[in-house]
Amino acid sequence: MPRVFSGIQPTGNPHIGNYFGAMKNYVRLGDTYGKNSIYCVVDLHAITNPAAYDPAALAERTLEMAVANFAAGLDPERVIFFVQSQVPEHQELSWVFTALTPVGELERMTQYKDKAAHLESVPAGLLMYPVLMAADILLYKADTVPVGEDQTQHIELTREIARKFNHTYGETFPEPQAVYAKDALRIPGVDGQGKMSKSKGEGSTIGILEPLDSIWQKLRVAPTDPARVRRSDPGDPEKCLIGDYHKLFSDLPTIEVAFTGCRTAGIGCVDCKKMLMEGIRRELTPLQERAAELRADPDWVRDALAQGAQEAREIARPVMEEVREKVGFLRL
Ligand code: AQP
Repeated sequence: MPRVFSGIQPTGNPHIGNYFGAMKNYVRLGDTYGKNSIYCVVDLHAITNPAAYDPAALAERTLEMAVANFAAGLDPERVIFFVQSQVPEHQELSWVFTALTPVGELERMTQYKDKAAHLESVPAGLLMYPVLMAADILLYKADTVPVGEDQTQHIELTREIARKFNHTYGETFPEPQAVYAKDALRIPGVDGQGKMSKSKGEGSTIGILEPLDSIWQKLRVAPTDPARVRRSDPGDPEKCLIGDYHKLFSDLPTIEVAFTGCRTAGIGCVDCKKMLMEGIRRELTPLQERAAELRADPDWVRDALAQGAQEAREIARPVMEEVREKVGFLRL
C-alpha cells in the first residue's frame, strides 16, 4: 500500500492556497490510506525563515495549524498527524542526508533563492530546508507526497537524496512522487503579487479561518483584469485572480454566469466578487464552526497530537535504526 507524507509550516494563518493545494488532498488520501497517511505541522522548518518566525507565537501557531487541519476534516483516529519537533528522528536523519547533499544543489533551489534575497544574513537552516524535507518524507519511507506545485523542485531533490543514499549504503528508501490538486497547483495571492504565501503576510492571503467580513474587505480591493477600466469594458476571467478563485469556490452555473458576465461586460467586478463571496461563505462557514469547537477543547487537540507523535515514532525508530547501522555508527 502507498505511504503518504506531507507537512505544513506554522508560519502564519493557513490560507486557501494551503487548503486547496494541499490540505484537502491530505483528507482525501487519508480516507483511502488510513494510518499509512502521515501528516505533520513542520515547526522545525518554520524556524528557518527569520522573516516569518516569532518564538513567542510559534507554539500558538502550531496549535492553530493543527486546529485548522482537524477542522478541514483530518481525523486523528484514521490518519497519523503530529508536530515535527516531537519526533527527533527527523533531525537525526536530516543530518545524515546533509552529509550526502552537495551545497551547489541546495543553492540552486528557487525557493531558497527567493527567500534569501530578502534577508541581510541568511541562516544555514534556510539552505538546509530541502534536506530536512527529504528526511521528513523518507523517515517514513513514504512514496506519495501531496503538495502544491511550489514544492516540485524539493521533491525532485528528495528523490536524488534517496537515490544517493541507496547507491552509497544499499537499497533503503523509495523515490517519492508528488501528488498535486488538479485545479489548485499555485493559487495566486489576493494582492496580485504572485503565489499566495503565509510568509508574505496577511496582505497576500485569504485565511481559511479568517472572519468573512475581513475576507470581503480584501476581495473588494483585489486587482482584477486590467482590461476592465470601466464597467462597460469586457474582461477575461482567465486573466483575473477572482476568476481563479471562482474555480475553487463556485458551482458550475455560478461560474458560467460570472465568466459570461465578465466577457460581455454584463456584470461589474464588484458583482463578480459578491458571487464569489457566496461560495466562500458556503465552504468556509462549517470549517470555521468546527475550528471554534476545537479551540474550546484544547486538551483534545493536544492529546490527538501526542498520540500522533507516538504513532509516528513507532514507524520512525526502526527506520533510523536501519540507517544508523548502514551508515556505520557504533552500536553499544
Ligand atoms: N499558493 C499556493 N497554491 C497551492 N498550494 C500551495 N501551498 C502553499 N501555498 C500554495 C502548499 O501548501 C502546503 C503547505 O505549504 P507551506 O506551509 O510551506 O505554506 P506557504 O503558505 O507557502 O508558507 P510560507 O511560509 O510562505 O512558505 P513558502 O514561501 O516556503 O511556500 C505545501 O504543500 C505547499 O505546496
